[in-house]
Amino acid sequence: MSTFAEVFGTEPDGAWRAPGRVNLIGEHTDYNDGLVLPIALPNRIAVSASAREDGVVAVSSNGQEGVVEFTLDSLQPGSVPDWAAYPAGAAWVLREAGYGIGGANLLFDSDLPSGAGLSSSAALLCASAVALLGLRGIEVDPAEVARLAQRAENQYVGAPVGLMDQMASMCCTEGHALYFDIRAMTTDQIPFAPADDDLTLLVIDVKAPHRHVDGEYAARRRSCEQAAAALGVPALRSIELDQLDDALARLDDDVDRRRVRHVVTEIRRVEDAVALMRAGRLREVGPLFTASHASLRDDFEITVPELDVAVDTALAAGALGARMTGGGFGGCIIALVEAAAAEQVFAAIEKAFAEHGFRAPTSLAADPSAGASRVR
Ligand code: GAF
Repeated sequence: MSTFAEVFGTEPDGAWRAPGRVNLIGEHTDYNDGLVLPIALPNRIAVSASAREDGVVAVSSNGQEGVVEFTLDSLQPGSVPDWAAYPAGAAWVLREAGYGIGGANLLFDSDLPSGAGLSSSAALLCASAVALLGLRGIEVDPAEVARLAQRAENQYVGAPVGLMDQMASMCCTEGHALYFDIRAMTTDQIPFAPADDDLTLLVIDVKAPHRHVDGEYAARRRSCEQAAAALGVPALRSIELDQLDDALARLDDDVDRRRVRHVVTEIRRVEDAVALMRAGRLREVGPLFTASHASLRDDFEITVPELDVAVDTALAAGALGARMTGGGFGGCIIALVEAAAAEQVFAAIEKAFAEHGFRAPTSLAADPSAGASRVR
């Protein structure tokens, strides 16, 4: 691991961090103006940074070879490829928004597995943005930084993602899940401390290779937007659960019908989960996780065998509920389990994976952590 001084020949002016997330419930609802409930992870992308005055941004990462340099003035969507597209996208969006960020040297370090559906892309964008702003002492509301990071991912990187991951990375607080209403743009911090109820939230990376993720994500989003247009509503959030049957009857396409059913029922599951958590009835959230998984598997069709086997095995081994989390097609599952049963549930999944010839799964600590901040 190289030090900042070794890479850039100067000491950093400061250091910042932005975490990854797991979403408790509310999957593929964000771009439908819906509700989500993520927690930030202790795992984060850290960045040390120094200001420079020549309009050049130089980025390096402890996981990657060399230094990538670009001038702020020359940035255009897509102009910087690979991992450096994310810090470049952050610099581009801040320039477009009129912030005087000058130039910078940025050295990244991550303990957030990439490709595990834990939103390392959003964390990289948010870490870049808070460092570039922080170096100049520019204060921007965290939710606005999240919106800018989403715009960078949509327009600079070209991924049509919603706003959940960036909001989680910017606005989560320790010990809480972030209840985020995308239509209203309001947030509420919901206390989330499974250990107080003798429970554990297992987060298990199923190590499935991602397959056609980008195209599939865009296709799901298109289906939802098409269906909303056909139903004459601005977004699927406008369809209440008691209007679902009527809405489904008005759609011709069977695939679109199933996508709509997932989104509308999932939004209700988020409301139900939050009501139970507020009432101190966390155990009862388990079945909502399981129903969410079934909906993502059968109606939204974004699970893969590794995710389904992990969920089924967790449930058979006594989990109160389990579901895939994140964009799908790989990534992680979460399982709500009695603390005393956590080891046995994970061991059962390891065994089932070995029997299926899948790669060995790994588990992560799921302590609800704070959003992005300056650390030095
Ligand atoms: C990915 C996207 F980036 C989020 O915006 C969200 O849509 C999620 O998939 C699914 O809930 O993480």
